[in-house]
Amino acid sequence: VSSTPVTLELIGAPTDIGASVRGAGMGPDALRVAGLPEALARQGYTVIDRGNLAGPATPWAPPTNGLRHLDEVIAWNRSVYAAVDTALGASSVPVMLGGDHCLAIGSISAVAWHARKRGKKLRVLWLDAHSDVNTETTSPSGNLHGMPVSCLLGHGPAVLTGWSGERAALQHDAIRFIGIRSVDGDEKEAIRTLGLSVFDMRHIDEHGMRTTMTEALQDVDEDTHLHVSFDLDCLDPADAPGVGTGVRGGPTYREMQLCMEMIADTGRLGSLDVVELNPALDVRNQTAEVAVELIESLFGKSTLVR
Ligand code: Z70
Ligand code: MN
Ligand code: MN
Ligand code: MN
Repeated sequence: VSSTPVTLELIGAPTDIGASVRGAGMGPDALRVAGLPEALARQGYTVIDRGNLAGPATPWAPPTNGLRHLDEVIAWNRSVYAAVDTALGASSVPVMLGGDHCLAIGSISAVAWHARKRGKKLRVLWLDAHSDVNTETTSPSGNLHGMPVSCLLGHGPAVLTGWSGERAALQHDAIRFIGIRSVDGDEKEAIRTLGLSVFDMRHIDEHGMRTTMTEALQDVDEDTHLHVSFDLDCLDPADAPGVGTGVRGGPTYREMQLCMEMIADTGRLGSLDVVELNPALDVRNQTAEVAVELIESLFGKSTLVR
């Protein structure tokens, strides 16, 4: 066990390539304006801000064969994969700042490759209002930010699967969904047939966030690499209006704080995506500020000395 301080690498991916609402490309800089690098540095981490990746502009073209902007989505995800791979190769904790949620394909594929190489079990927590498990045949929109889970499970378009070195970056039992409340008809079918573990809003309402997170974190141990994929539309839009597709009835600020604190308590967080922040729809950058506060908790900020 090394006592070297943990290094966090912030990787900006300023694009809305997988979405249908413009503005998520401004997410990385809004998080910087809200003070993310300084907040993490104050907690004692070494923070390296790698700046923003470059990639193709969003053409705003209609879908072809059920997929919108496929070539550009591939290009952005290649860049994200490379940056996350480099960070993990340097034993840093990559923090990918989106950008829309399609970028989790590149991010989590790199994480899966490294987890396997290190002999770690991978556990992904998917914090989202949506289940993002559409494919090109089921998607109502053709937007790839509604399909990253399928790609990671090996069921998406072939050009977006297999990046981790195995057909599926994730096995169906490696992922837990938290806060889900918007699931398309065919996604419900996929959740059932794939056997995915979904803690939807009804579950959180009935059992509370504490029990929910205890369940979602079950079997996370010293051999686990924990990845959090945090879609900011998971939060209730009352607390986080700056997202492209807000859905009423999400976890409150306080519930999300507990969620983050319980993840922090495992001590196993190895990588993070922060996606779908849309500053064009935000109110005085409040969603970015809320995100920074939640990310501070995720990295161990507590009101008490422990
Ligand atoms: C819908 C689709 C989605 C985020 C919207 C919406 C997906 N299920 N994801 N906003 N973050 O088009 O596939
Ligand atoms: Mn999402
Ligand atoms: Mn979402
Ligand atoms: Mn099973």
